[in-house]
Amino acid sequence: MSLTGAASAPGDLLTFADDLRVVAEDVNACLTSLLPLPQGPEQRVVEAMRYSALDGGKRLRPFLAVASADLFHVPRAHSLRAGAAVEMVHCYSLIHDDLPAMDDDDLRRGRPTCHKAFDEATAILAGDGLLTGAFAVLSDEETHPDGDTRAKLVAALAEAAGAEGMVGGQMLDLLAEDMDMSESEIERLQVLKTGRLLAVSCQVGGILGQADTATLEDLRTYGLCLGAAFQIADDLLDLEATAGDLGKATGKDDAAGKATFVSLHGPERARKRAKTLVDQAVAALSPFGESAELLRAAAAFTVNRQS
Ligand code: GRG
Repeated sequence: MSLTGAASAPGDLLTFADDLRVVAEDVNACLTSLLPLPQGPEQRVVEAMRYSALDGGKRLRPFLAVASADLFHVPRAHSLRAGAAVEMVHCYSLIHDDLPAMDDDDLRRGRPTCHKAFDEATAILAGDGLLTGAFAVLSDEETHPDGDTRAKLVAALAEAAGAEGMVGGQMLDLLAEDMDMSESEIERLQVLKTGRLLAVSCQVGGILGQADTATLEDLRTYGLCLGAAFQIADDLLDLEATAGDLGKATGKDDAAGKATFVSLHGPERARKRAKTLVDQAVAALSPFGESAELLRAAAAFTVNRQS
């Protein structure tokens, strides 16, 4: 059964789009209430945080958190908060990635990037505010009544987002413009930059549900395979879609001479690899049986999405 109540076959993309929209609306409401209100002379930074976090985006990471938590019948109020925290980290990473010192982009989610709408210093601070705010959300007892569980949530997100995760991946990504990378080096970069945050989105659902170690590992494997497929799809979209479709600049990897699975092996082999990764993601869900239908649909969506 889908979130919207309609019976759905695994991989039914139209139904999945509805499910994604339902969670996106709920997470938008949650983020709206979690983010501070602009007030006082410092309000500019809060306006920039709200500008970048409240409008647009597929909200895939919160969806994964909610769908994973649903496997353990976690109250939606808890899983939405955990999903919103991961989305705050994602939004911070997009703001900083768009800065002139990094990818130097003018367009994000169909609108001017944060530093274009505000200014560079404010954009840096807005990212910092979202990153630190995410941990405040996870450590609040409204996210989970048990302190050990909250500590596990904080540790998992910190590990995925930090120097051994997304930040390390971004460092490699910056270096990749000036060096040749082997296929395994590219894969590692992409696991760190993209895969770890998607994987932890699934893990937080399991942590909220106090899942055992083996079950958390299954969710992590699912998330990492989905993340690798997601990244290949992202590279294919960068090559084949328009800025109008994506709401951000395209052709950037090619222009920067950045090696990706697509540039190494071409679109056809990349598509096959993404399909294999989706199959691996789905295989990791077998212990959950039919209850993981939403996560199976999310894996299919990852490679069939148009934005
Ligand atoms: C600045 C520490 C730091 C990290 C930046 C997010 C990121 C790491 C780089 C963005 C560049 C990029 C294209 C990454 C590949 C995958 C990715 C994160 C795409 C954007 O995620 P979506 O498609 O975006 O889920 P929406 O807007 O739908 O949330």
